Amino acid sequence: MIDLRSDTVTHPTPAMRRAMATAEVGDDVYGEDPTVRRLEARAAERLGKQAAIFVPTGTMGNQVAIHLQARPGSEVILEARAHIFNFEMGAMAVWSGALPRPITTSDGFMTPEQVSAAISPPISYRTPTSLLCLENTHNLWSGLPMDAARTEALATVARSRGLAVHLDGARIFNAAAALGTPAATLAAPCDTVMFCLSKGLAAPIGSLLAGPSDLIREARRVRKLFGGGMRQVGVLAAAGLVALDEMVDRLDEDHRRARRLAQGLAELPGVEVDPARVWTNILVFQLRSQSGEASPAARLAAGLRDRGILCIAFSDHELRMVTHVEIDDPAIEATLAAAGEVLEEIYQ
Ligand code: TLP
Repeated sequence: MIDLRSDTVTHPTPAMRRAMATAEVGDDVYGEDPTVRRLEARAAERLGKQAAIFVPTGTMGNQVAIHLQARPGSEVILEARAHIFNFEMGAMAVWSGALPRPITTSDGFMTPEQVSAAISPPISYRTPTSLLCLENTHNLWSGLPMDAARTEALATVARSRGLAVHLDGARIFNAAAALGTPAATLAAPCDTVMFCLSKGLAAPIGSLLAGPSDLIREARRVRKLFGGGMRQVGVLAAAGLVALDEMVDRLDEDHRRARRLAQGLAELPGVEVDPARVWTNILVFQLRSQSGEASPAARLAAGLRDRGILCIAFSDHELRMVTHVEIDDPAIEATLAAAGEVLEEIYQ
C-alpha cells in the first residue's frame, strides 16, 4: 500500500521503538517523568522559547494556546483555510468561548493590512479581538511555508493592537527546511508555537506547545482541564526525542518527492497543478470539471485505491497527497502511472 493520505500515517522507526522500550519514566502529572522533561527542554531550545509542554495532539496544543490567550467572547483572527478553523471541531467556541474571524486570501498569506482591518477598534460595544493565529506550513494551501519577514510583519501589527500571536507550526520543521531558516527564527515573532512530532517526523503520538515560562506553567493547568494530563508518558516522549534528533534533517527528501509528484501529475489529463507552488511535503491539486462526472476527485481517489494507493479527496475537484518517510521514489513513479490510467478513463 502506498499511503499518501497524510504524513500522520508514518510508523515509529526502529530507533524509536528501541528508545520507547528502554525509556525512563515517572508520573508526568506530578512533573516526574524525566524523559518528558528532556523532550520539553529540547523542544523549547529548538523553538527558541523559554519552555514547552508535551501534549497528546496538535489540536490540544493549539486549543490550550487559544484558551490561554483568547478571552471568552473575543475574536481570533486566522486565515480562512486554517486547520484551527476547518478541522478542530469548533473547539475554540466549545472550550474557550472564542469566535473565529476568518480572513479570505488568494494565496494563503494574510497581509498586515487585512489583519489590521480585522482587529476591532477599542469601542465598548464592539466584539473585542484577542488573538492572531498563523499556520506554518499552511496545510490546505499545499504546504505553503511562511518566511520570517512575513511572520514578523503580521505579528507586529497584532502586537501593536494588543493581540497575542499563536503559531500553528504543526509542520514548522518542513517550513524551516524549505526556507533554509531555523525553526526558532520562524517562531520568534510569535508568543506561542505548537509543533507536531506525529507528522513528518514519524513519532507515533505527540505535539509540543512552546512559549514563555509563565504561560507554559498555566498551560499545565489547562492541559489537565482538557483531559490531557498523562502519566508514564516518557514511553512516547522517548520516540519524540528520536524524532527531533533524527528525522528533521531528512525532510528535504519528502519535499523533493512532492515536487516530482506535482511535475508528473501536471502532465496528466484534467490535472491543474503548478509544480512551482509545491514547496514542502503537501500537494493539493485540482481536477478540471468534466461533463457527466460529478466528482472527478472522488473517482480518481477510488481508482487509485483499487490500485493500492491512498490519497484524500477534499471536495469534488480537489485532492491532497502528502509525502513522508515511507514514500520512496518508486512509490512516486507507481502513483503517477496509476493516476495516468485513471485520468485517461475520466478525461478520455
Ligand atoms: N492535520 C491532519 C488532518 O487533521 C487534516 C493532516 O492529515 O494533515 N495543525 C495542522 C496544520 C495540521 O495539519 C494538523 C493535523 C493539526 C494542527 C492537528 O494535529 P492532530 O491531528 O495531532 O490533532
